[in-house]
Amino acid sequence: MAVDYTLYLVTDSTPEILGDRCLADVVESGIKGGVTVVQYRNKTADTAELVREASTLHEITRRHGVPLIINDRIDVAIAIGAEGVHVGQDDMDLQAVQRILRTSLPNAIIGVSTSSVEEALTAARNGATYLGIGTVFATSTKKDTKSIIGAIGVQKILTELRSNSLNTPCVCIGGVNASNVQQILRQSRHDDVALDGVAVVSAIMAAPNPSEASQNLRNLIAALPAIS
Ligand code: TZP
Ligand code: MG
Repeated sequence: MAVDYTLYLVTDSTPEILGDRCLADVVESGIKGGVTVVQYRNKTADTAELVREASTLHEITRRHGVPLIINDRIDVAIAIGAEGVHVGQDDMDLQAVQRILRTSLPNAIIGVSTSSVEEALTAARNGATYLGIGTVFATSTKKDTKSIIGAIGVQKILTELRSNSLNTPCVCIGGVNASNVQQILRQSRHDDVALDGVAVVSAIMAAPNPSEASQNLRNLIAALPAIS
């Protein structure tokens, strides 16, 4: 299944972002506005709650034909039959994830977070389905971001990947919103190198109207001239 990474929504269930709204409603609203991939990310829920919330989200994403990717928890992804998982540099390494998923979710999308050329080349060479590149800009959504690499850092990673003939799809993450998305996409481009999409948390999850916020981001992305 070809995945459209244009607008990748990472969920956040913290009160600062979700307030008293229902996660499923916010996610569905985002999808209606143009979100193309959803990652369920919840750092505090216990396992039972993770499985419950992930299955609720999966019902919604399936109905809309959007892939659901589970952050960190391969067991939860397997339990609900999600389309994929996303792991960071401090999670289980990619090859171990691939071994686990080979039998239980053989077509799973496996995304890896990267913040340097070396990490990106390694993940791409080892067969990651897509890469999350960041952190682009400082963000209060993720407290433990190590490296802020800017749009130029993103461009450097993309250029290295493509010049090594690694065509793994890439999205950038960290502080992306309607006021900087075009700048990031423009600055990340070089010759025929471009991101496949952007990943956001607060720009959609914290918006009063997630559908409008998504639609607005899609329009801003579509307004940029296409590469190649
Ligand atoms: N990984 C790197 S930055 C980040 C994650 C999950 C959070 C991005 O949140 P926001 O609100 O889009 O800046
Ligand atoms: Mg992780």
